[in-house]
Amino acid sequence: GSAEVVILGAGPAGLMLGNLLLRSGIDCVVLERASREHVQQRARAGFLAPHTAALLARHGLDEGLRKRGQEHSVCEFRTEDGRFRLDYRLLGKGEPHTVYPQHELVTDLVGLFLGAGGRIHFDTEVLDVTGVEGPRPSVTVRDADGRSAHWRARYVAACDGRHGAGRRALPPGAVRRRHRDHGVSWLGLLAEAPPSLDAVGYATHPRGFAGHMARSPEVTRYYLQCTRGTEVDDWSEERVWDELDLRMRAEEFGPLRRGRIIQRAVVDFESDVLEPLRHGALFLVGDAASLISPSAAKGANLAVLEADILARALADDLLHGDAEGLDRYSERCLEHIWRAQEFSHWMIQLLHRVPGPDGSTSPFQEGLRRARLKALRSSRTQQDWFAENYVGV
Ligand code: RFL
Repeated sequence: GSAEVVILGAGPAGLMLGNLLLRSGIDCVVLERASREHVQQRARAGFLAPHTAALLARHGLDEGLRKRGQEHSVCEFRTEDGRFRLDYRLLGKGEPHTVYPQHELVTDLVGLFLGAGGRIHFDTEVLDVTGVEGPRPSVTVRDADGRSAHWRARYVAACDGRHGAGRRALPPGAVRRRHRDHGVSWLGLLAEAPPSLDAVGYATHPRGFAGHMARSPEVTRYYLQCTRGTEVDDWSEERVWDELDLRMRAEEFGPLRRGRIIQRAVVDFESDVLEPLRHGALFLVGDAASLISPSAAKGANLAVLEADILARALADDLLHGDAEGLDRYSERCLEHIWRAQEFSHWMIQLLHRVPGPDGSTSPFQEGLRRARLKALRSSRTQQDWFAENYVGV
C-alpha cells in the first residue's frame, strides 16, 4: 500500500497524529502491532494536562473526556515532617488536571479515526523502515497471517514507543541518545477499590515512596517504591496493603479501602531524550522521541503535544509546500521535552530516597530532600512554580 504519511503505532501519539492529519485532509495510515482490543484495554496514564484537554476540544475529539473525565487539582503530601495539601487550581496559572484513563482516550481516538474514514491496520508489526534519507521511504510489515507487505510513504512518523521499529531504523550516529537511569523502581498497582483520599497522595517514608491516585469511583492506582530487581509477583496482596498502610501512615491519617489487585507492573525509572527528533523523512514522536519517568505524569501529554506540532508542520508542507515547520519540529519539541524532563527529575528527588550505586542513600541528599519538601510546604512562590510545572507541558 501507500500513504502520504505512514504512522507507526496506535498509542496516544499515533492516534492523535492520525486524527489531526485526517481532519486536514492528509492521506495517512496507522500500523499497529497489537490488536484493537489490546490497545483499548492497556491501562497506563490517567492525568491529562489542560493543554491536552484544550487540544482535544479544539478538534472535536473530547466527547468522552467531557462525559467521563473528572477535574482534579489537589495533592496531599504525607512526609516525615507531617502532612500538607496543595490545591493547584488556586496556584500558578490556576489550572486543574483532567483524570481520564489513557485506554479510554485511546478507545475514543480509535473510534473517531475509523468513523472519519481513517485506516488502521491492527495486528500488523512493523519490521523495518528503509530509505528515509530519500524521497520515498518504505515500511515493511508482517500482518496477522504472517504475510509480509510494504508501505510506501512520503513521511514516516515513528509513534511506536521506545522499543519500536522507528528507533531501530536510525542509522548509528544519526541521532544521539541522552540517557539517565534514576535507580528508582515502582511497583505499580491497580486495585479494585474506591479511592481512599480525595486527592493524589504522595507519601515519603523511611521504607520508600508510596502513591495514591484515583482512576474512577471503583478503581484506584497505587504505587510502592521497591528495590531494583523486584519481580511483579514478589509481593503478596496482604504485603502490598500492609506496606501501603505503613507508608501512607493510615494509622495517623485514616485507613485505606482495600480491594483486589487487578493489575501489577514494575517500572524502572529511566529517562532518555533523542536529539534530533528527525532523520530525513522519519520523525520521532511520543515515547519514541523521549522516554520520561512517570513521576510527574508527563508522557502521554508530551506525546499529544508533539503529535499536534508534527500534524501542523506536515500540513504546511504537504498542503502548502512550506517545509519550515518540519525543519523546526525537533527544536520545538525538544524545548518542551527538556522542560518536562527537568520537572520530572525534580519530582523524583522530591519523593524518593534515591539509592546510590552501592544501594545506600546519602544523608546529605536526604537533607536536601526534606528541605525541598519544607520549602514546598511553606513558600507560596515554590507552590506557584510547582503548580505551573505540574499541570504544564
Ligand atoms: P505508546 O502508548 O507506547 O504506543 C506505542 C504503540 O506502538 C505499538 N508498537 C508497534 N506497532 C507496530 N510495529 C512495531 N514494531 C511496534 N512497536 C510498538 C505499540 O503496540 C503501541 O500501541 O506510545 P505513545 O503513543 O508515544 O504514548 C506514550 C504514553 O503511552 C506514555 O508516555 C504514558 O503512558 C506514560 N505514563 C503517563 N503519562 C502521562 O502523561 N500521565 C500519566 O499519568 C502517566 N502515567 C505512564 C503512567 C506510563 C506508565 N508505564 C506503564 C510506564 C503510568 C505508568 C505505570
